[in-house]
Amino acid sequence: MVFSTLGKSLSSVMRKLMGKGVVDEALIKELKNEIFKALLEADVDFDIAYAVAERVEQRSLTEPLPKGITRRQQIINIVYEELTRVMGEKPYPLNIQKGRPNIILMVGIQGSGKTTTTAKLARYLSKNGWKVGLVAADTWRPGAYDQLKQLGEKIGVEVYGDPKEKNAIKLAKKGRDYFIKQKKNVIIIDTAGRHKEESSLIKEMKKLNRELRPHEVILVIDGTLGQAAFGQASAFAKATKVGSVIVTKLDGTAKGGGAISASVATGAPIKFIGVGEKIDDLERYDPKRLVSRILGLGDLETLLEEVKQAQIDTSEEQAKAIMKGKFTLRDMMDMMEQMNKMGGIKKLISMIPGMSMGLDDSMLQMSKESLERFKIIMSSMTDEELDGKVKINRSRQERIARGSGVTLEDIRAMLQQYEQSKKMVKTFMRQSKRRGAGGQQIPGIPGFPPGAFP
Ligand SMILES: Nc1nc2c(ncn2[C@@H]2O[C@H](COP(=O)(O)OP(=O)(O)O)[C@@H](O)[C@H]2O)c(=O)[nH]1
Ligand SMILES: [Mg+2]
Repeated sequence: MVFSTLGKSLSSVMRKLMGKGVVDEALIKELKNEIFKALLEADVDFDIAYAVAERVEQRSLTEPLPKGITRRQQIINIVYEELTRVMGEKPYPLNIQKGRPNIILMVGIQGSGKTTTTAKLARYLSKNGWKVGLVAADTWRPGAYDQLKQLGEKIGVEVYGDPKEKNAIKLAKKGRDYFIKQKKNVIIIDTAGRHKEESSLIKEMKKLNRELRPHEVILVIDGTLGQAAFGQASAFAKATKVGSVIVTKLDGTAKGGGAISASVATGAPIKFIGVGEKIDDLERYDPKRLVSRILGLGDLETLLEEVKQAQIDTSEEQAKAIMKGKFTLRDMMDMMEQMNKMGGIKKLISMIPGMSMGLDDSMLQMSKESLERFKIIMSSMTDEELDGKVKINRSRQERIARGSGVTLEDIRAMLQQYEQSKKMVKTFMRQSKRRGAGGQQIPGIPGFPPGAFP
């Protein structure tokens, strides 16, 4: 897996933080050292690694504890924030717009993965509805045209090229004009990268830039370079305002953290990462997501996806009824069962970044037990009661208690739980209706009091 080395050492740091009884100065010191070590192992620059470790320590020792969270949660969050900072803070979109032919120029040293990435990007964009044309403007390497042409055929994207034309700029311009006439929205120009060092690469990039006026120039950097990526990325960042970076080959290297943090340090935004040789092995670069994955804090997107999947399981009538504000005890039961089906509440919670460690086991235990108890109680209830057609008054409560062998208190706890779930569901439904299907919201999870999820 990508960043597995960094992930392994950092998640063991996190486990250490979770496991110990007290969070004291000694533990924070240890945490600092472990973070420093893990970053160095990922080939992050010494000064950067040191600064991150220092900041984690300083902040952990001096920041006041915000209300409602534990010291542990606070420190996890500090680690998360500091790592996200060196990894680039936020995702950046490509500079492409509807209503114009967008020109993207790919540059980079030979072997960095330009041609592969050009095809991957074409695939990614055409999947997202853009009409893409590729220009094979590498006039240097024999077979460069065929390489791109084959890739283009695989993904159904047209490639313009001319193996006889030796002037790269002329060729690139012809290709660009050809695709503009074809009304393509995105034209990606793959160039030669015969240079072994930055200065000549930058010189050629400037020339191409002047002649072709691209909307975006993408520097393709080989991730196996680790922190040595800094030289290329910084020369590039200085030379162009419209530049961004794609770091490739992160699947096969332990130095990915170094390559990423080095690029980020130059101020050039990383937009995608290459994570394999196959055409689909390109990911939007999202530092927050990456860092939660590295830290073993789980993946919020995955969680939302699972929640969505589970919601599809709900029958249509049921969903409609709930939309109208009708949420019965049976619905609550269904929902709790769904949560269990998704792999247990514990797994679900472990996918919420920063959440897994904060909740203690007794809480999880309690909710599982209450699910069992609710089932027993409901088995002694009539259909009318389960469908919410009658109010469950005191005499009914007493009858149910006798029938199921639980106390009146248990029944009231369940009813209270039901009222809370109903409120949460209503709020959630209102929000997701407003946001449209697939709205990014986590529904209240029955079994937890409101406020259990900060
Ligand atoms: N494992 C892995 N290999 C990659 C990745 N991107 C490119 N490559 C490989 O790197 C080599 C050089 O790629 P190429 O696109 O020809 O580089 P170019 O000279 O810059 O155009 C090829 O063997 C690719 O399969 C990646 O993300 N992961
Ligand atoms: Mg190439």
